Amino acid sequence: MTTDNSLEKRRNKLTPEEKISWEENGYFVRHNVFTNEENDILSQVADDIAIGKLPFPDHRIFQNALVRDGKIEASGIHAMHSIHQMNLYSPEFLDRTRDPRLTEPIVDLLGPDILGLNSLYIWKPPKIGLGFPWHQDRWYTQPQFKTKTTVGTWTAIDAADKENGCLYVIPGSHKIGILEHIELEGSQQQEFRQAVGAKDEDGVAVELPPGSIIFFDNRILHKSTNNNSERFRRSNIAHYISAKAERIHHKNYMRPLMWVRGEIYPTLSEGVYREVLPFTESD
Ligand SMILES: O=C(O)CCC(=O)C(=O)O
Repeated sequence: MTTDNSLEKRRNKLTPEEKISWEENGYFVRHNVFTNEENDILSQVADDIAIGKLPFPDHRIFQNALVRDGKIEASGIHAMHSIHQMNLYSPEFLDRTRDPRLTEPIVDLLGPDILGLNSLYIWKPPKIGLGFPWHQDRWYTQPQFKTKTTVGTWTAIDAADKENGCLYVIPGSHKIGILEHIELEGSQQQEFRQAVGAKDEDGVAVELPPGSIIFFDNRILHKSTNNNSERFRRSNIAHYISAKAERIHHKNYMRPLMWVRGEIYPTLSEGVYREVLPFTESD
């Protein structure tokens, strides 16, 4: 896998239109990047973890909240919500996180030295898959890393549309600062807090065919809706941070990082992994 940073060797660098959209809207979309066969490799790993065929640390695996709370019955992958930190334990997900089709455009956004933050896989099962409230991912990383922003990539495994709970973004909201986020009550995944003041009418649906990606500034307000369809709405999300960011020590949790490309610097060398971990290790 190449991580050559010289401009002429980066085939996937940002186009001028993408750069404008990034600056004005805080995101851009690329279509037909990964094939179904490539995505099937990830889905197989995730499904094998879900049914216990592949080992993975339990505390990173999340069931659908309705199943978890005993409100409905479902089993296997139909009972799943998400798995976090896939690239820490799965070579297939780590390869994807380092894939130049994801990382080369990010060189133009974060510079050549890049580390991977969280990477997650979401199932959003038919009829019961729950949406995510309006939030800014940067709200979560701000207390832990000093840096302007981080970058998220959201790859559709299945077609994502309004019926099965696609992503919504508020264009330009990366410029408004980080809003207060409050805890939600009721039957939510309780995975994300809700940003105070975000309005549904400002949201734009990001409907994507399988294999397409939205690259987004982690300060952008985004949400997704419930899956009201008979179809799954699966996605793979990988987040990136400049290796030149500074770690701020946080009282509870030191977010693990994965080397992706370029150099590692002393400001952010602690807790950086280069290879996948044995599954028994909990960080
Ligand atoms: O995939 C979704 O439905 C939402 C994911 C999301 O908001 C996130 O990972 O920050």
